[in-house]
Amino acid sequence: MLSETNFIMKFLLVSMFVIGLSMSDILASSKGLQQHEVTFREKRNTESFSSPYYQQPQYPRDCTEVYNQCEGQSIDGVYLIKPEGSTEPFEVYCNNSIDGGGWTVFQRRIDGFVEFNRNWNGYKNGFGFLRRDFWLGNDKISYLTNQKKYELRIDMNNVNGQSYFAKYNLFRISDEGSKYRLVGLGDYDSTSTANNDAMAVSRNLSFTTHDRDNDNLNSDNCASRHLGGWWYHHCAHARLNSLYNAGLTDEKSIKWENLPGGRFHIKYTEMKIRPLRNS
Ligand SMILES: *[C@@H]1O[C@H](CO)[C@@H](O)[C@H](O)[C@H]1NC(C)=O
Ligand SMILES: *[C@@H]1O[C@H](CO)[C@@H](O)[C@H](O)[C@H]1NC(C)=O
Ligand SMILES: [Ca+2]
Repeated sequence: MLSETNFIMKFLLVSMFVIGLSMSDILASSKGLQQHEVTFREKRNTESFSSPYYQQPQYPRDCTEVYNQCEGQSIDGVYLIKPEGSTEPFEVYCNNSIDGGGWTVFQRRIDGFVEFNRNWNGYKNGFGFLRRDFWLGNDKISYLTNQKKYELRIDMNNVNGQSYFAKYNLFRISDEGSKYRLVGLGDYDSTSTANNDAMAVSRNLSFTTHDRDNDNLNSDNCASRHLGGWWYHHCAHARLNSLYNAGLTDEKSIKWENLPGGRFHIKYTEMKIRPLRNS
């Protein structure tokens, strides 16, 4: 009994030593990373004469800054960023494999695994999985889109494997106090293949969820009717947070009005932003 205890004690001590070693490795490498980030921010902010050694660790503010830090090594995936105004850094998915890269993804529908009919707080804080179906969260989207001028890119695939995209030269939502209003939705880019500016009716509208009716439909709540939060008028020609129902024609389904190949036949969506080149 005693020798067994002895053995366990020894085992614990050795494990703690090993863990200690790897912890110091982790600390050392994260220090190296911070050093790199500081150097980058110094490069960007040439007017600052403050010594880098007394600065707080600086996070990239969006996926374009991540991309630039990686010096063109375009690896898609999850990164930690901290936009201006956000008190904490958080994870985002960066898509670098389309249209020049540097895109910060804030919405994705792949397979309907995640429920999108969430309440106000659900949309405020975000939900789902960054590598699968998710909504990043209205607070985070608001911080992101208010620090620079962002363009919006929406990709959609339908059940027959055809892909379409829509691009807007501005995307910005306000904060919670003003109901995450879509204060900036720029022009529909003429190179887009989604046929028409289906988001047009959402311009300058507040966000609605099944428990916060800010839409323009007096008789009903559009989020309850279409099973997902959105910037609803009465209700919307494009609504990408609705029921995941690929291929079925159902008024509740994800929709893009007049999408070639069918407005309800959407089985994949991705919404993402990137700073405009001259912002
Ligand atoms: C990037 O976006 C495009 C269009 O939405 C998509 O086809 C591609 O799979 C994405 N890449 C990654 C790695 O997520
Ligand atoms: C947007 O909506 C707000 C609040 O309803 C209103 O005060 C403002 O004038 C609108 N802006 C535009 C450009 O329509
Ligand atoms: Ca209503």
